[in-house]
Amino acid sequence: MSPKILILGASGQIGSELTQRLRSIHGAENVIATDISYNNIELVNSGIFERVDAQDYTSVKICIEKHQINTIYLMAAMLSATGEKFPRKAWDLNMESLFHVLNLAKEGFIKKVFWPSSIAVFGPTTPKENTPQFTIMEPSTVYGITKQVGERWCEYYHKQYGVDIRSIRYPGIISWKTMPGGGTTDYAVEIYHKAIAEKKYECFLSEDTELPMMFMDDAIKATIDIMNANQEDIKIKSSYNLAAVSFTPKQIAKSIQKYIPEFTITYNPDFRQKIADSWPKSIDDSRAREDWNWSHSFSLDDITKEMLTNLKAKAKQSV
Ligand code: AKB
Repeated sequence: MSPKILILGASGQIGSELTQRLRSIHGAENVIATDISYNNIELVNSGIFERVDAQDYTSVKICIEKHQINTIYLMAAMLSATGEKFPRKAWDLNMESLFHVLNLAKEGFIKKVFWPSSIAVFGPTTPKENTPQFTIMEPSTVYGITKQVGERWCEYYHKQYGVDIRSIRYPGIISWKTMPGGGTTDYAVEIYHKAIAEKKYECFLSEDTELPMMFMDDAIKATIDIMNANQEDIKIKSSYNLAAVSFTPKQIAKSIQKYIPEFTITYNPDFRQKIADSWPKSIDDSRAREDWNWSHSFSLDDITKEMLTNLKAKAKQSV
């Protein structure tokens, strides 16, 4: 099956880079980007872009039929921090979009689905170190609840209706091309921007808050690898644990100081501290490594080097 791909929520942090990568692999004409607005000019100019609200079943279906889509990446979601401000909206967006896609797959309109889960599925009662694939999951954020419920529905739709769905639990994602929006791990992107612009950063998490993180290139690779894997190798139909590095704000600051020695960090924890405290410090992703050969490439210092080099170059271009 040669993929004809639809990306819902293509303008977001992961969606925008995933779209460009998929376009370079499969050809721009085979990757249809959609979102609720046209404000990502690069995406609009680099291939077919349609205005589609992932919560609107009819417009998703029309778009699928129009472009003869067989593969969907559902990247539209409200993340943890914004979700706590708008709990009902987070529930509606995250669950309705998933149901639309699962039902369209069940009805035979789509052959393969990617749906991202998150480390937010875990909660305060989960073992924090090397969190196992199968463990206690009592998420305390609305975002985490939607991801955990979503995982259960994905597995159900696979078992009951044979839907080919693949999913990974993303950690915090770090990228120089796109800004994250509304997550608890966003500090790990903001810090690099501030390091270059102001040589200082006030962190909204405390210095020793350790969280699992990953460079965008590794996250995109994982997403494409799991979608390319043989269906029989995808043994977990809910969502796979995925890991690369784990670090604290203090450790990322130290890594930045290797390149910008005058960089300073201060700490002023806000409501996001409680969210971060409920999440794992590190993740056991051995099942992803065994089942579909996942491996990561970027260490914390590699990430720092990539972030600072590329953000500096970008800043020079815009002068
Ligand atoms: C968030 O912080 O909400 C996200 C996530 C870990 O899923 N980056």
